[in-house]
Amino acid sequence: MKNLQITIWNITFDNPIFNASWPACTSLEELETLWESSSSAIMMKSCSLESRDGNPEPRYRDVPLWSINSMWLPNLWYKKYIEFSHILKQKYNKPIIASVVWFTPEDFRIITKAFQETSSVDMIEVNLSCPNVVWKPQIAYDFETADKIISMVESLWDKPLWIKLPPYFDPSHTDSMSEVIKKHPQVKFITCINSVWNTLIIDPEKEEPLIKPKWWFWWLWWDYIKPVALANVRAFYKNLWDKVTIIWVGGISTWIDVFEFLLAWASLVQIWTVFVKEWIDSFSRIKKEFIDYTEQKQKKSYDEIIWKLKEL
Ligand code: RRO
Repeated sequence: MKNLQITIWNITFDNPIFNASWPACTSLEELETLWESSSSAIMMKSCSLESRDGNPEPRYRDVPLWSINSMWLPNLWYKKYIEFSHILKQKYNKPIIASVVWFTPEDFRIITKAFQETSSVDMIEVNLSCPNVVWKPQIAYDFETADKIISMVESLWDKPLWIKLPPYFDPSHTDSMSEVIKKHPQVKFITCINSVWNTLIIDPEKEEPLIKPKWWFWWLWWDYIKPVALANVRAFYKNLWDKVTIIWVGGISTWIDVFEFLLAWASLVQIWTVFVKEWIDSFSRIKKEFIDYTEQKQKKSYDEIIWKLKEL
């Protein structure tokens, strides 16, 4: 397969691989670098009503198989990303996606309205899987609140809606979230999964944690979360196959990961830790590997891969 272009809900991606919100999508310079890379879209850092420095350092580390962060939403504030969206749109021809977070429901209202009325973004990803109010569950673990927030955002946003979900560890929870999504026809994309949080990695030499968390914000990524991500993609496929497009993030290092996730039903993938480690070369490497593999397997189109996981 030489042509990896994929069009979903009228948005064309040159290939299925692009960056997850953070790492390295906070400043204009970083966003412009993403344009120069093989990333098929420019995803911006999750933004909030006010600028944030995030947690103190050290707040990110990677070791073989794991990466852990407690960034806690460093970003320049939503108006900067609206400004960036105009600059990027004028110069570049790639889908531009904003990511939005909240501390109160009112934040979502103000930010969504501003993106709708004054930005040049193609989509907004509503991050329902980020810790917001300390000691309260993230929104996507509170189905009633998730329902209300999605309704509010829907009333302010006139394009397909995109929500970012956390991992679920019980089938009843994927079922409950699927029921919420079914109530909202405008939800067309889900990112699945955000990091596995409430985790801890210890440095045995130093006898201390690897990073400095604030409250309980230890967020785990990479190889070890892949099976969780894969199972979540599959669970949502079973419930929502005719309704939404899944964007998978979590545990991607090679073309094998991309191939497996397309089989399980994802249509697009976002990369995170591998992007931190290899920088923009990660996009071109994985893309090339994917082309080589599909050629070798004589796959001619996505129709021969996506959804094609066989049943045992
Ligand atoms: O900024 C962060 O700490 C962060 C966010 Br908003 C997110 O969605 N996922 C993550 O691992 N870290």
